[in-house]
Amino acid sequence: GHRPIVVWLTGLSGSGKSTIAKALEIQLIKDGFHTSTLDGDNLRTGLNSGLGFSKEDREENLRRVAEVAKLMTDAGLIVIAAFVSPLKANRDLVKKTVGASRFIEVFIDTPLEICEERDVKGLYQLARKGKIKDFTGINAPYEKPESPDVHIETSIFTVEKSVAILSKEIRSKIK
Ligand code: GGZ
Repeated sequence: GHRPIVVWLTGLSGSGKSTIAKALEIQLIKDGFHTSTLDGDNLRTGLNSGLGFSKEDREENLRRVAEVAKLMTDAGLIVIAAFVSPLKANRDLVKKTVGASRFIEVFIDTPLEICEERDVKGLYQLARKGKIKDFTGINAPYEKPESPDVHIETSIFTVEKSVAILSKEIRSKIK
């Protein structure tokens, strides 16, 4: 078997985390790895329903996700996790929970202006109008990772290129 690992994607809403996570999962499965993806989108409707976006609720959301990711790596899976995880303290907690040697921090770096321009779900517009409070990047903080293991600038790399970079990083870590 391979050494299990958590590939942790952090970035703004609309930065492309889910897209890259999905594409990476498909590639890893093709390559024969046991892989599973955790995503803010789907966990917040089930396990983490009832949690909102206050600092405390995000902390609890990510604390639970970290514990689940740890269980999954214990079972031998490569876990891809895509969460805004806006604070350094959030990401450090995850790293501590799953273990530093099993953790790859990936910064999905898309400028706020571009996320806002895309506004796939119309959330930025609502946040600008004051209809969503605590919206990351608008009226809630996002602390950029200072030294991520992988820095993906989505304006430079295609999804395919991003997947290739991540796949290489994963291979070097699980050897
Ligand atoms: C940030 C929000 C908010 C607020 C709803 N702030 O682009 P999306 O829609 O699909 O991804 C975002 C998702 C973020 O959930 P996470 O669990 O990843 O967040 S955290 O790690 O901070 O706990 C967005 C949607 O939920 N969303 N309201 N106020 N994103």
